[in-house]
Amino acid sequence: MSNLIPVHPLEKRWIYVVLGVIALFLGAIFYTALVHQVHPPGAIETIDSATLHLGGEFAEDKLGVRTDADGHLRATLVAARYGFYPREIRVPEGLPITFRIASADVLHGMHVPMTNLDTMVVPGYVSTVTTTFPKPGEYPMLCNEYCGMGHDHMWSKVIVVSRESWKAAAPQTGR
Ligand SMILES: [Cu+2]
Repeated sequence: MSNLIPVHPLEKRWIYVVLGVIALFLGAIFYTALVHQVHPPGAIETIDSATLHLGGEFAEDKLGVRTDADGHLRATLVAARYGFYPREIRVPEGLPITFRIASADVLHGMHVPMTNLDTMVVPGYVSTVTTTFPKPGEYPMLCNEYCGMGHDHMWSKVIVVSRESWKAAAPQTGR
């Protein structure tokens, strides 16, 4: 009864190979999750895209880079056809900074090449990404989700300055 379907020895060997590959992939997923803290987004934060400019965190005068009470840097941005607002931000090298970005109209993407900043900006939701810029320089911030006729021109500038000039420019309120 135990050998209703005879399995060819070669077939059996490939079953082990497949099981090994699956174990390897599962191992890679657990390794990156437990050791490198690579996780899918954990919290969902919603916002009304039609009114976000009228008050609160995403009001025009609140946008830009600022230092929170606990000393953590935070960049608050709005993506809207066709640009990121503010159009230019100044951030220090080597310090963790949390980006919070929301769309005022349609689906956008925020991508800064050569960094890990790459997120969709879905209307109705706040996207949060924390990163550290390793080197001073000027980086483009591009939209990588087609959002309309002006999509090709939707980009802003991230200026990463050395830590010395960041300290010299204190107090760091606004941009
Ligand atoms: Cu776009």
